[in-house]
Amino acid sequence: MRKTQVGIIGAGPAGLMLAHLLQRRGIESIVLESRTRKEIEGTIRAGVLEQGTVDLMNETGVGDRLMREGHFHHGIELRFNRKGHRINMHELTGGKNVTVYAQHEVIKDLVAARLNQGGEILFNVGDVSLHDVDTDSPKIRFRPDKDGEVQEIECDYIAGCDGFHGPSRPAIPASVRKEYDTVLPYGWLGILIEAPPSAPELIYTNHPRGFALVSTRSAEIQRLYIQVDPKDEIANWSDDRIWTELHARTETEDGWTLIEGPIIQKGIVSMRSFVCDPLQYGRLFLAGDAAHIVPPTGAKGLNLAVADVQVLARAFSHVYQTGDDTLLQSYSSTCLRRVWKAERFSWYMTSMLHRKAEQSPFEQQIQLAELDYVTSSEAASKSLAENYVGLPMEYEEMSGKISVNI
Ligand code: FAS
Ligand code: PHB
Repeated sequence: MRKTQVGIIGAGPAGLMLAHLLQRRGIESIVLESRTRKEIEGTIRAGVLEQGTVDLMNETGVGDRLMREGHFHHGIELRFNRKGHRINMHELTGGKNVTVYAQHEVIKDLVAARLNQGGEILFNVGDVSLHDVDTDSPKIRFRPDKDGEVQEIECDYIAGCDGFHGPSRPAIPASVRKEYDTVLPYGWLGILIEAPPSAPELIYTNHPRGFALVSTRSAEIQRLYIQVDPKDEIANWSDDRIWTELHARTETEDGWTLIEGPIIQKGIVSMRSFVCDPLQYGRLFLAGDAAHIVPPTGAKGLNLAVADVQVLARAFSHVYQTGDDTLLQSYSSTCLRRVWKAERFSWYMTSMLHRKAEQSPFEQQIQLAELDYVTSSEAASKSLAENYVGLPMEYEEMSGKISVNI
C-alpha cells in the first residue's frame, strides 16, 4: 500500500495551491484528479484574483507569468440609471488592486510548478473514495486511469479539495455536518469573445432588464456576463439575442458602446450560497468549493479556496514541526470567519446588482439607493473596496494564543 503525508483530492485552485505550499515546506502530498490535465487547464471559470492571492503566488515563486500577463485593475465601475460610477479601490485601500488573470491560467502555472518540482498529480482517476477519516490512518481508494485496479493510499491527513460535487464533504457524517444552502433565483450567461476591451476596468451594471458584467481575459479576449433565469438553456440564446441584451444593459446616457466580436464560448451557470460547518472531521479537512460556494458576483470563489489552503498549509507545517495540532484543530473556525464575510459580501453585491423577476418598485428603489450610497459615500465605497480586493488573512495565532514560526 502506498503512503503519503497529505492525500489531496482535487486539482483545482485549492488542491494545487495546497500541494504547492506543502511542497515548499517539505511536506509530501499526492494529488488525485478525476479529469485530465488538458481538461482542468481548459476549464473557463474565475477571472479576478485578490491582492492576497497575487502576493501569495509571487511569494511562492509561481507569479512570473501572472505579473507579465495579468491585468492590474485599480478600480471597478458600478453602472446604474445609465450612468457609470468608479470605485477607486487602489486609493480607498491604501494601494491594493485586483488582478484579472483567468483561473485556468492559475491552474496551468500551479500544475507546471508541481511537476517541475517532482510533485505527483494522478490525473484521470476514477472511483475515488475516502476511508477511516476518523482514525490516525485515513485512506483514499481510487482507480488509476478511471478503470485500473483499485489502489489505496494511506495518509496522515486527507485534504478534500474536490469541489462542490466531490466525495469529500459527504465523508463527514450528516449528523456532524451543518449545511447552510441558498439557491439564488439568478443565473449567469457567460461568453468569451474575440475583441479588444471595451473599458479599462470591470463594469457591473444594475438595469431593469437585469445585471450585466463587462470583464476581460486579455487584450484580445473579453469575458461578458448577463443575468438570466437559472433554468434557461443556452440553446435559447442566439448570438444576436445575447448582444441585444448586453448593449441594452450597458448603455449610458453619454453613448458608451460595447465592442462586439465573435463569440467563441458561451454557457449558463446557476448561483448558490453554501457553507458546510465544520470544514473538518477527524483527519479530513475540506477546502474551497468542497466546503463553500459563493455567487460569483463578488469574485470570491477562487480566492476563498486559496485562503483556506493557506491556513491549512500553516497548520500542517506546524504539526509536523512541533507535534502540536492546535492550529489543525482550529482550522475550521479560523476559515469560517473569513468564509462567512465573503458570503456576506458576495450576497451584498449580488442583491445590489441583480433584478428579481417579481421585484417590487420599493425593492428597486432600495437597490438604487444602495448603489447611490455606495458610490457617493467614502465610508461605504471603502467598505466595498476592502472586501473586493480581499480582507486580510486572520490566523489563529494572531489571537496571541500560540506562537508559530512557519
Ligand atoms: P474546483 O471545483 O475548481 O476544483 C475541484 C477539482 O476536483 C476539479 O478539478 C474536479 O475535477 C476535481 N474532482 C471533483 N470530483 C473529484 C473526484 N471524485 N476525484 C478526484 N477529483 C475530483 N469564482 C470566481 O471567483 N469568479 C467566477 O467568475 C467564477 N465562475 C465560475 C464558473 C463556474 C462554471 C463554476 C463551476 C465556478 C465558478 N467560480 C467562480 C467558482 C470557482 O472559481 C471556484 O470557486 C474555484 O474553482 C474553487 O476552487 P476549488 O475549491 O479548487 O474547486
Ligand atoms: C470574470 O472575469 O470571470 C469575473 C470577474 C468578476 C466577477 C466575476 C467573474 O465578479
